[in-house]
Amino acid sequence: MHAWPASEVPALPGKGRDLRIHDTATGGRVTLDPGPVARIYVCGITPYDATHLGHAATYNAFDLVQRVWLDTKRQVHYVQNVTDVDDPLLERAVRDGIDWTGLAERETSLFREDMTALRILPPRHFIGAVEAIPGIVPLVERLRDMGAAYELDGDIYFSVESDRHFGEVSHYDAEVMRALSAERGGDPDRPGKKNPIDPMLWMAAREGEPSWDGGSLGPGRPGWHIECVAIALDHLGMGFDVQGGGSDLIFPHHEMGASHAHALTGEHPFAKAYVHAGMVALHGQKMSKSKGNLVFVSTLRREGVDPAAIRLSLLAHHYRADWEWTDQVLQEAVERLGRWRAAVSRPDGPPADALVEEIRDALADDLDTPAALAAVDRWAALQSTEGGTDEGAPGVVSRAVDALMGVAL
Ligand code: 5CA
Ligand code: ZN
Repeated sequence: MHAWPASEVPALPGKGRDLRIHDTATGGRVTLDPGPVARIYVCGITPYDATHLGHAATYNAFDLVQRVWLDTKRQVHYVQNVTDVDDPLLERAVRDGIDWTGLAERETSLFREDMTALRILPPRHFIGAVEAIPGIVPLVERLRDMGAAYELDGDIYFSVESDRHFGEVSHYDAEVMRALSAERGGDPDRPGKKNPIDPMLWMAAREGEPSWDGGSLGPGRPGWHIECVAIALDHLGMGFDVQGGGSDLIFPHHEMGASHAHALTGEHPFAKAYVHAGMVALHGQKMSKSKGNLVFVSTLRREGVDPAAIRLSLLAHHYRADWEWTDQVLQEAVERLGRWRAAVSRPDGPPADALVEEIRDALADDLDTPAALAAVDRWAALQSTEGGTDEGAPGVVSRAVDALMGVAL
């Protein structure tokens, strides 16, 4: 499917730093060394409801990864999926008495509009689960034929024992894995499984649900993890630089995905770094479509909130932190945006070259946006108290804030 239009990324003088980022699998920071073409896969939305601020925060984080790489003069191959067929989407369509395809199309369109408004750069490939099915079927057949998958009443399950690296993404123990599997789309209590946490690769057609031709698997629909693996292998191949998503995807999604890919290819690793964004909460609980405690990007936009202020609200928090959305967070961002706009709306100001380097240093250091914002705050404060004589410095600041953080002043 098509993605969304890219906002322009202004070119900056000099060159950015190599990104050091926290990798969930090793539990520490790694300096990525992507080569001339950096490869990143970020898990996309399940489009049964509008983009909320938790989604926006996660896509903001990975947009920064892309911008830091672009600033090092690399190309970026960014791939994102859309889980446009899955249990929660089908359940919502039934609940609301609407067609599931229409629901998915409507919410995906809204997501594109939200991403465009937030100046989040589009992926190069934006692939729906449904359109990926012809590529998924042969992978499941191969896993079954090699003994890494088994059948249970027509459904096909992946056997986690088939990958000796299983567990190396999350490092969770068996009890935690079982609990998270039950919570996040798995079926650990289904009798007959080899291991309770084994995830489904192919679900045989169910009465009243959509299904597709599965070749020797029979009609059905794909499991969740194999969807992302098929799309990532097709467009990026093994050993890509970053697999990204929110921290709720560490297990089972990214653990299982890595294992599917190891089993399929005999190669390791699937991704060189597994990067996870913290969870945004509302009223003390993780914002989630299933709980319904949501603030939508589109609602704020409709109320007239400047998307740049929404983006600054996200940037004010470190991407790995769990944080709470409040009116005050937005209010502070609106005020900051006003101060920054006033500061760049003059022909001259305090020198800006050191500030550009400070922003670069902060972002290269595990995407430390609070530090980057503080540096811009200091420059803006100096501009408002003492001003400066550097001709064109405000323009440099405005281009740097846009190029590196996607905020148009
Ligand atoms: N379609 C799958 C991924 S393949 C999925 O998780 N979709 S989602 O719509 O539920 O979430 C989309 C992205 O937003 C995921 O990376 C998820 O981790 C992230 N996300 C969901 N809720 C929050 C939240 N409250 N805070 C931060 N990120 C969140
Ligand atoms: Zn995914």
